[in-house]
Amino acid sequence: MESQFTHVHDTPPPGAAADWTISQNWDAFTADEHAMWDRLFARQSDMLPGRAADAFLRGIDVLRLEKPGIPDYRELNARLMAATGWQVIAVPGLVPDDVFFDHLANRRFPAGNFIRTPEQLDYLQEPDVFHDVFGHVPMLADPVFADYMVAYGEGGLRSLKFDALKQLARLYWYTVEFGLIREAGGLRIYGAGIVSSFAESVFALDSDSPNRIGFDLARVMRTDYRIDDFQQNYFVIDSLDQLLDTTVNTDFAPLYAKNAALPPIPIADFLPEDEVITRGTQDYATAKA
Ligand code: HBI
Ligand code: FE
Repeated sequence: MESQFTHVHDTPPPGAAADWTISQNWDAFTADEHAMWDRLFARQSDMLPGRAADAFLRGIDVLRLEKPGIPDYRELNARLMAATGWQVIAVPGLVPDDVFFDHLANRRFPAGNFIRTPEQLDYLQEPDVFHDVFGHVPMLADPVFADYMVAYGEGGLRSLKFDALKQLARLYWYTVEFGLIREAGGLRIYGAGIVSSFAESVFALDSDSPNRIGFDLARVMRTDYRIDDFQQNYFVIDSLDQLLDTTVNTDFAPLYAKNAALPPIPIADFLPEDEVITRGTQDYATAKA
């Protein structure tokens, strides 16, 4: 299976360890780089109450992410370790799939050790420290989500043997990156790709354009996705326990085989058995096409 990214090399660059980790070298971040973090942080944290999942907002508090500047992993990891045994490690950028999964299986989240430039404020292709730390790490302070990510990493390592990476990558995409959750107050966002994006944090909840569909593991693993714009589909879980339980209680080997015999589901299609929460107009995607 090829990666969705074309520029992942098989060997770590000079200065990186065999597992691709590098030193965060926190002292080397410039005042401008810290200011970029602060600008992004302020913009998201103003908007996220009432939009982000409870677990995400709790994570921001527990980890004291409101402290100005790019977080120093020496401090952040002390809090994260105490909460769930996870830690953040610095990597140069995207790492090979097997390396990525091995880190997750061992409660290490790899974070790109650079921050976007002002020209990249709203969109960049590679995950930077704001996406990786602000987007992903608060959820890793939640014990249930923390276990889900471990299960995902272990499943990822196994998926490579089944040639099923593409199916498992769709699960990551539609949960860890772009997941929605139903809470007492209504739909909330928990996916890192949404919570770290100013525009998609609004679009994912407020727009009439995308479909919002009840989460179904087998269905999600067959559903194509786009990497270049707002999602056309969001999948909604009822709880983090649901996500963890279905993942650990499913035997993936037969599911991979069954799914592999079926065609992928085109991005905006519905199936008769879908639990439709929003039947999107797809106006946003259609206008762009
Ligand atoms: N590397 N740094 C980094 N971050 C990722 O999210 C990532 C990666 N390598 C591979 C990868 N993701 C994919 O395997 C998963 O998204 C499925
Ligand atoms: Fe991400």
